[in-house]
Amino acid sequence: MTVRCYLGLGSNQADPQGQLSQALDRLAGTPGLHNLRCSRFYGSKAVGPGEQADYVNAVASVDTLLSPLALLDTLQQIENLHGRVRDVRWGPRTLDLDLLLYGEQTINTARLVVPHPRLAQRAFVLVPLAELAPDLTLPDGTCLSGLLDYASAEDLWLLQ
Ligand code: A4P
Ligand code: MG
Repeated sequence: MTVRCYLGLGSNQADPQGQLSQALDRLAGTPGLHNLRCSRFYGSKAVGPGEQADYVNAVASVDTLLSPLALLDTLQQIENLHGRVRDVRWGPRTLDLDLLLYGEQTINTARLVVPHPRLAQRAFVLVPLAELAPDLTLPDGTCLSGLLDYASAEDLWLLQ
């Protein structure tokens, strides 16, 4: 049985929209990932240290038989193909692929925390996620629609 997963995509360097489009092509071509769907693309003000360029963000859903760690490996391999350099936490990046949700599972390991710990506070995740799954409930029972009521969308704008 496949598990429905939600992925967060973000970029603020080197043609961010192109980075996201290419990442989606790579995800669509990855064996073991099925029914890829993606939200529209949003622009967003950077959350993090210092002055950073605006981001492009989107959320994708995918059905998979891959284990959570195998899926994380896949996401990190795609990040690496996009020249991702990991230096500053929350620093600028060509491509960030986060595993937001893995079915109903809660995971707390050194390499992987799911649901993504900052999902509930980020309009640039919640708004595109709601396009794909407006009635979604998180593993702890929180309704996405309730979180959206508190998400500040002022630093978020639709790109396409
Ligand atoms: N890791 C643990 N859980 C997960 C998960 N659910 N998904 C580990 C992905 N990775 C997870 O990630 C660091 C480590 O987190 C990984 O090695 C993995 O084992 P990273 O991608 O190398 O570093 P990061 O992204 O800088 O850190 P982090 O904590 O994931 O940052 P966030 O929370 O992803 O924030 N502003 C706007 N407007 N839009 C953005 O997309 N993104 C960030 C990154 C900051 N500001 C932003 C945006
Ligand atoms: Mg990340």
